[in-house]
Amino acid sequence: MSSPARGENIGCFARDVRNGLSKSRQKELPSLYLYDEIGSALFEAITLLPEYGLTRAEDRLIRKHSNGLLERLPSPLLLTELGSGSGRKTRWLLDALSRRQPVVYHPIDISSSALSRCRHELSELGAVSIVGLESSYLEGLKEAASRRTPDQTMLVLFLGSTIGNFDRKASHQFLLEIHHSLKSGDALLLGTDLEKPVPEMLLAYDDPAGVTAAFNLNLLARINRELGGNFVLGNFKHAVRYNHPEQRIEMHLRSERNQSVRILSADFSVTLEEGETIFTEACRKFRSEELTMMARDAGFVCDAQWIDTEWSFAESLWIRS
Ligand code: AVI
Repeated sequence: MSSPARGENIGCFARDVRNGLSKSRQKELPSLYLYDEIGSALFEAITLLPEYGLTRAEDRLIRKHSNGLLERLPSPLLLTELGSGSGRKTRWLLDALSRRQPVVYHPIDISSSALSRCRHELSELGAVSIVGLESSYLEGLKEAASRRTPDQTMLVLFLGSTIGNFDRKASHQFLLEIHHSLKSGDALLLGTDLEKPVPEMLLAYDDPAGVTAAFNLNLLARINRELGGNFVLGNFKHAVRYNHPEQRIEMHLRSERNQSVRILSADFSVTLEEGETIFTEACRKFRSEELTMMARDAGFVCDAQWIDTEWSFAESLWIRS
């Protein structure tokens, strides 16, 4: 997973931490700060957990439907991915495409180390030219679009249900921005986790091995490391709930006692009561019908949708109108 935060400077981080922890009602920290080097490594571990079925479901879908998906699109295709990820799932698509045409693949990530990992992971795909773009998603997409030749159709990948980590308004805005960067007939492949029984969803974000808890708590450790905070990690517990009206898993860090924490570089102290929480990440779960509406609202048509039979996850192919 990539994050626009990885390359951000300390000033923005300090400002966002101060703003989020100054809220009088629900304190919060932006989820993008979960993904420093340690957080990204912990997220990679999460994707391997038996309780977290998303990544394997998407891998199965892409492996199974790569050829069918490519048959729906005119060639030649220019492949761009928002977030370079580990490259594992994209391999199937690149492999299928490289049997049809010479392939240029633009993974976009703000982190140069994520791009190097992706290049390394896909290095044995000799027929694919990997041209990473070190940039935010939307800037990178504009750059990739400016490099297209007139005959190329763009296929943009936004996988892993990362769209679920945006709030509703931001996700709509983000999809509109993608629409603006594309031409009529271009395509977006969107991976989204679907709603399923609540206990199953909760377990995916509160695994018994405690990997997700470590991922969440690392945010406080990161504030200690980078901003001179004095959070005592043992005074906080990872807490997960399902917000039904918003259709989303919410990750929180619950204060286990009344406490005060100082964050030197933010020139700020925060007081937390026992039981009070800091909201750290929202993971929206979708219904397949609402994805068709979301496509239409952002100026796309949902051309095809594949749903995994083992873990309810949808891969949707949207065509820009
Ligand atoms: C990156 N993102 C799609 C993950 C998700 O499932 O929403 C983040 C995550 N947080 C905890 N576990 C996984």
